Amino acid sequence: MIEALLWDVDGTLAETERDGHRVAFNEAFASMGLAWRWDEARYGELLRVTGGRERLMRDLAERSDAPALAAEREQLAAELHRRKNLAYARLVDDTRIPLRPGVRELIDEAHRAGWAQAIVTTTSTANVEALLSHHLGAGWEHLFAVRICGEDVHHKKPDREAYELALKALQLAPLRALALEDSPGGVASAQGAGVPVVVTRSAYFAADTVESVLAVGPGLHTRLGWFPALDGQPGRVTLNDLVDWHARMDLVSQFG
Ligand code: XBP
Ligand code: MG
Repeated sequence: MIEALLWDVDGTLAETERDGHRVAFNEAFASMGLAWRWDEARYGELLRVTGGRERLMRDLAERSDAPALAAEREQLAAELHRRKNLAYARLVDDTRIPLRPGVRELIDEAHRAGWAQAIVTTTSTANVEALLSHHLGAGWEHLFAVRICGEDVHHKKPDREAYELALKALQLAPLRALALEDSPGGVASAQGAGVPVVVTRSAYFAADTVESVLAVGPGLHTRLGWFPALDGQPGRVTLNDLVDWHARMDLVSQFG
């Protein structure tokens, strides 16, 4: 029986990477007079590194026009990341980053059904606060009993630490929870903690192979295009669908 939904943020709740963090990083570069820009393709490559500051450090290490000293690169990355997060909050407030369709409905349904819900993310508390207070109102924290963010862990996803901390805070065994994720790193993190995963594919991870998940599909707004298949009726993915997939957990498959 499932008692809790564990929500990833970036890519799962909203397309924050392409339309939010990437755009905000570019604004941060411009604000410091740097000509660097990350187009969608480059950002897609860099997304293999989880964590915005860590992503910046990877990019700086590969640039011939970045500071040569590691300490200077660290300092620059910290300032760029700070500016990026301010720009990200502004973008969220400009409502340029909607929740993915079907997300709000499932959150509300789970709340009405008395399921616990948690946020399990690599991004910072401030970024989660910006996104969710904007979309769900000031009381958004009441919907999510537990919030595990980037600053709460020693090791970000794909490490399992974030999911383990969430389970501990919820006092739940892994099989009593279900994770909603979009990226291979997020899936690995949840699975490392033993939590079954449903994947809603996001723009950047539309074609990645995912293994041993409960289900994978294009988004919570539709019953079409899911593996294992849903009935194909009009409508969204519901708690009942999650319960059904969970009950068939022995059907471990590979989806490419
Ligand atoms: C996604 C991430 C984050 C964001 C940027 O995390 O890797 O680093 O890209 O956020 P998830 P920060 O999918 O687990 O939510 O700049 O705050 O790291
Ligand atoms: Mg994600």
